[in-house]
Amino acid sequence: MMKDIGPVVSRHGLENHGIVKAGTVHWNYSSAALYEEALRRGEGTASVDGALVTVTGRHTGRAPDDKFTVEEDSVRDSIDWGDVNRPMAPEKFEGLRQKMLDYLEGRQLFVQDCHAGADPEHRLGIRVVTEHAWHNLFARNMFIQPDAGELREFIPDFTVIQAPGFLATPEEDGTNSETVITVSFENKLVLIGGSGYAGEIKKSIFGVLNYMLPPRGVLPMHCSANVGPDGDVAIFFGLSGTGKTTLSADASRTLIGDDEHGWGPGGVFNFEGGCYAKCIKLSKEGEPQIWNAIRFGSVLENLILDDSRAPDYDDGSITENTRVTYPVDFIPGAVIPSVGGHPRNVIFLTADAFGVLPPVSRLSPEQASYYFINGYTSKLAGTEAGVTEPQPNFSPGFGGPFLPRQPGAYARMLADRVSKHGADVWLLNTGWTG
Ligand code: OXD
Ligand code: MN
Repeated sequence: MMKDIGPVVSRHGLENHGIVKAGTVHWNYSSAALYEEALRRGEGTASVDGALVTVTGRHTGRAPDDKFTVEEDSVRDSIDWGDVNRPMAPEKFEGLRQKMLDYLEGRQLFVQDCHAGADPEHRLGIRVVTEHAWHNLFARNMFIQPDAGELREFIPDFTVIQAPGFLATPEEDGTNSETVITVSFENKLVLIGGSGYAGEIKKSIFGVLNYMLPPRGVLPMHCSANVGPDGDVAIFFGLSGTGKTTLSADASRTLIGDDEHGWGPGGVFNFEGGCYAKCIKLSKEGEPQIWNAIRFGSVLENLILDDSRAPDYDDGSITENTRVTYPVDFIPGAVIPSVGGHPRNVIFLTADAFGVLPPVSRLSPEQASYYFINGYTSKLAGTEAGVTEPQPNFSPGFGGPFLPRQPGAYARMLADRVSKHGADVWLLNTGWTG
């Protein structure tokens, strides 16, 4: 029998998503309660500093080949179909949804209602329904918490149902494997099955924002952002592993966010309420802010602990893509709410593993568009399945895997904003130079 418990249960219940036969549904649990549940259910262990330590299972990075967008009439003409945006027939989606609902029958579920977007004018209400407590804690860390008063009346604009234990059947479902991440804009629903990599939750919503915000006058960006003592905002575009998180966590500037932002009429704002930092080779001296954020409330993925329960950050035996998630306010002085003015500096980070690009170049407007569309970097090991050594990679907008629309649409918006607000654009090589 379905039973709703938790500090605040939304009036807009799970039956609105077709979930009518789950077991106990845990609504909007606090970090402490999710932590306790995760430990009790054997989903993880506690580190010496009180972080929750989890393993993501077979998938330790995103699975781009398993990502689909439902080919619905209302979106067909505005999606850039191909290897990034693989079409799924609406009937296949419907079939998967039914199977997912059957899978959830009788199971305990965790629901977190949150916002994506720190700017109230442009935010989206996101409901994340997960099979495990720890993924719910991830969602709570990564998105923005509504006020307690808003939760009761919360109606999501978009919902993610994430069940790593649910496996697709490729022959029936038209998927590439048992793993599936599929978004339906008409149903306002993301289904994630077969992967416990928590990053799929945040990135599926990033993809949704990348689709929905441009027509509303907001440029979605795969970038970090921080602000200097005199209020100058800098944004750092870059693919995973190029230094976004590290460079934005700069003790002489305050952090706005580490990975996903919008640039709207009023300036930049974080889509997220948390950070998802890489941990491989993390050191206290190198990245003190991130180091200190690894404590109770944070979630470590795929780290190995020593006998004293201290994480071994040099151990990449599960994956090179070891991660930690924590709320942005774990970084001292982070800007809350995470909004800033128009950027004065726009920095493209490129980790050139081949030593071709100079350390730093100032770009003309034409060069800026060229490098933005090209999005050159080297893909480093770990974040995507199957990448074990550096590969040259061209990723439009420094975030190709997350762009549902044609890259030119984003590039034009960037060029307009850069020229309107007189920002300087730089190309910074964070890889090898020589
Ligand atoms: C990420 C990514 O994990 O960009 O943030 O892949
Ligand atoms: Mn990212």
